[in-house]
Amino acid sequence: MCAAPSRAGRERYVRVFEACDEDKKGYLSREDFKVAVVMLFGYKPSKVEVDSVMALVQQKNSGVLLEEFLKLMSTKKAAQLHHSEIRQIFTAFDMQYRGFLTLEDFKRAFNSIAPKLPERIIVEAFREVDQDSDGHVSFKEFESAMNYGQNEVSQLHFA
Ligand SMILES: [Ca+2]
Repeated sequence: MCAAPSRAGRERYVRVFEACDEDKKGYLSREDFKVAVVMLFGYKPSKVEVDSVMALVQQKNSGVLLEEFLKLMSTKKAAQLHHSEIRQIFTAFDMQYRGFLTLEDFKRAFNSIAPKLPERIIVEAFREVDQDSDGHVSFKEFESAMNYGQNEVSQLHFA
């Protein structure tokens, strides 16, 4: 996935960067960076997240520079989009809104997408995704299966 921010996205990131860099240092301090994430993503980043960003940038500078900020935020945005796409597929499968998928949900979903697929294949797919074999596919299990599938595809692509 391309992580380059769109023009509108970039302008928004620049505005937030400037708003958070109150005393015009030219970089965001640890506290500034936290405020920026709240403004853009609507949540307070964890200590671990802030620590890892600061550790990454502070080798060179005393804070997050604009170009680094743009890169970090667009990568974050791409990851967030991907997460919500998987959530959408999961919700489409989970027709009874139980928050997990049963083998029956799987069969119904596959029958509408690929009616000729043998049931044996669907059962195998379900077993593979249901990592802890409790008969339910949680969103976490579903998401990790989707990510794994994607990695596989990109490996084939670059082979
Ligand atoms: Ca499970």
